[in-house]
Amino acid sequence: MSTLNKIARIMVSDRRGILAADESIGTMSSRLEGVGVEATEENRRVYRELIVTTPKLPESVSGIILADETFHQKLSNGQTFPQFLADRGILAGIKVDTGAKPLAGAPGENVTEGLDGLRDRVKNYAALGATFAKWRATITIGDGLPSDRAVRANVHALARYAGLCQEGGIVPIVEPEVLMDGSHSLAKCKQVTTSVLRSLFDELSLMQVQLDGIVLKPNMVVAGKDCPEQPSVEEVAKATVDALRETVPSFVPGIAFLSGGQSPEKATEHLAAMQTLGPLPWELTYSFGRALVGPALETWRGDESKREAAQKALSDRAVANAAAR
Ligand code: 5MM
Repeated sequence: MSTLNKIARIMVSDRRGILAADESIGTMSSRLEGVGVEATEENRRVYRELIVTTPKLPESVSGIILADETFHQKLSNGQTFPQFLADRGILAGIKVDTGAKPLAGAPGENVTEGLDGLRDRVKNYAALGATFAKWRATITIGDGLPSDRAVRANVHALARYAGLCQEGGIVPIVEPEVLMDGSHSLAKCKQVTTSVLRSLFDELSLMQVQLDGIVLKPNMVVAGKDCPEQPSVEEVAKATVDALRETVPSFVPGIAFLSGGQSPEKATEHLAAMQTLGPLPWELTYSFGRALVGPALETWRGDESKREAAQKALSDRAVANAAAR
């Protein structure tokens, strides 16, 4: 078994999942401001310290994705975040993309950037304790969208990123997110998700990416959030598993879903329902951001007397998702 395969398996096995705490400075700042906390570097650090020191987290979380700022910050005990996570038995991951930017010639669509200098950045992050990385591409459904050029530009970048991570000895989380924004149907989301995943795996093969050394982080197949006809939990689970069966090779060790704006409870219910549709060739787990930490942030609101209650809110979500597995 290769080292990459071994790490990828640890990330998705033993009923554990991956916590996405890698909000960029802009996103994290607006989330803090949303709960009345001033968006300073120190407050972002304090909030992230609350997250990673949550009791019992290693029982349900195998890895935490960090943003560059957090990766270089220290906890109150003087350890860096990657050092602290390693001591807790949690793998440290790093978001290496530099964000989704408008794609030339494709109005309303983005391409994720960050390939320049990535080889050296991967080397530095690995030396500082990162064992895996993440890159998120976003695909928009709309009138005539997504365009072929946006899909191709995004899967090309994802495949080059994945190759550079593997060359540097770290596991790439490959995240093509078909966004929930819009009023499209479940069937439309399934059609787009299937076609994006098909293009993605073609490109990963072309770039010689070792498929047993990645973790795929897709969206669940859901209807657009403004669609008047919302599918049942069973319909979402079936559409998602069908789309994955059609496109994801069995060499891939695990699939860790993003939550994408679903409520924490719905995301967990969908994950649980999918487990009943086996046997499946890959592990199905979670790599939620908002659906894991949302309730904790709402509880904390910058009030240190609520720290324990906030950690309990995170722990409850993590335990529920582990149980859903
Ligand atoms: C945690 O948010 C991640 C980074 O977002 P920005 O770079 O836009 O600030 C995001 O990539 C996240 O990892 C995934 O979307 C999964 O999070 P959700 O909340 O969708 O489960």
